[in-house]
Amino acid sequence: MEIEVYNGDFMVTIAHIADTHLGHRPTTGVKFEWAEERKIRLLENDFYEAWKKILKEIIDRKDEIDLVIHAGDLFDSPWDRNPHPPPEAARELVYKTLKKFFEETKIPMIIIDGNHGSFTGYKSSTLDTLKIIFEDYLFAATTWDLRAALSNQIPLKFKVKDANIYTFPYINPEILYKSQAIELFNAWIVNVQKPEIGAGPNIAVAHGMIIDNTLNKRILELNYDYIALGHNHKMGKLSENAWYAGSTEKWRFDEFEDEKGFLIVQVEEGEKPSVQKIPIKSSRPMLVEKIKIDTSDTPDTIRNIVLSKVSEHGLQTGWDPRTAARVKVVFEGRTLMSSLWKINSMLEYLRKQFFEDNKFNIAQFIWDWKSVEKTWVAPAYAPEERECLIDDPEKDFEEFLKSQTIEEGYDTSLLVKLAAEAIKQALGKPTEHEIRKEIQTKPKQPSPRKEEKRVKPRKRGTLDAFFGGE
Ligand SMILES: [Mn+2]
Repeated sequence: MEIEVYNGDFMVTIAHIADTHLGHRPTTGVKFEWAEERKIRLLENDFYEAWKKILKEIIDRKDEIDLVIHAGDLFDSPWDRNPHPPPEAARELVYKTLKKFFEETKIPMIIIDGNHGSFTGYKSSTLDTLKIIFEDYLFAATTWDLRAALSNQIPLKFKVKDANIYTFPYINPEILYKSQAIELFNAWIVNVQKPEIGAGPNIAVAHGMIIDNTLNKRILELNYDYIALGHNHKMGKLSENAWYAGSTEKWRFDEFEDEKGFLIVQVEEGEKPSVQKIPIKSSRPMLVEKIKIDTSDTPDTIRNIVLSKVSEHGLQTGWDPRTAARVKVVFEGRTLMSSLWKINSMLEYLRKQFFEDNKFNIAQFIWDWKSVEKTWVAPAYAPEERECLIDDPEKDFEEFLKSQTIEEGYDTSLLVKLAAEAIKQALGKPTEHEIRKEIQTKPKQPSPRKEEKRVKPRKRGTLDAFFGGE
């Protein structure tokens, strides 16, 4: 790379993208459709389309952009308890598109691990292969690079086009606490990753949020000129110099009103960054409809409300895979427990109809009962009634046996005794109603096992285990 003498007023323009979640395949209540036969599912393809659109936008502006920063979650899997690598189609797309992108633009890209895309059980990240393939243009910092930087107390930064890029790949905060590495991590941020003043624009890249304790506040308190954030799928400003680019496609239904795209940011040392939002439009609507119901509503009345909402949104105009909507119905109000299963089976049946009848333009249909108050009505009959059905077990069973054809060799009197005993035991048990009363009146005894557990010290990890990997 050419060496330039820094004169103190360089400005870099970055394209800040995040949370592309390539390979995400929504499955709940989704119509089985291919975008590419036997390779890419319909909704999975939306994330690939968004990625292609963003790269195209950057290629179109290649003369004004110095650097691309991806703030984590390039691929959707693996994550947490999902150990599967990304779909082959996602990896193929990334290799193909980045190859073309770097050839055409020669713009370098910095990328960090998010909570998606790194194998938690193995010492590897999906970014490892990308580093090897695109070693001249792609600079990646993985969660494993972070562990190495922490243990050696060395910075995890890149110098690209006069800008100093300090990277903070995602690390599960629980791991930091359990391994007692949190103090070390805090000290590393403040001492080793602190921006160098007078050496060009200082940019930090991190993947996390305050709300789930995945973003360390110290990063925000250091004097970076810009902090490129990922993890929050909603595009927007966290503070004057810290922004979330947001996800590039709607990943969950709580994002249904979000504007999706990426940011173009001009960063100059000691100046407030200038941030421009670049929206990326999707042709697939995501709809969330709230429907208020009452205990008097039946599967039929609810079905009619859902159908009227569907036609209000023009979703009865014929199947079009490009514009077929993702629909979620959120029920509110009250319902009877006894009606719930009937309404649920009606909705299951309605979904089947949506997916089989090509007049509906619906690719996903789900519903949510979480905010509905469910009331339970006690049965009208007395629970004791069943006790009166048998007067004399022995006599009754003997009568019953007489009506049956009994194979030779069975001792009928023994059978009668056994059956009578079983019936007595079954009827002699207290009714459910009585058991419930019992529980309410008995004072609660602390469980000795629980007490024992409470005094036992919690097992904690060690720093050695942390650096040795888990
Ligand atoms: Mn994330």
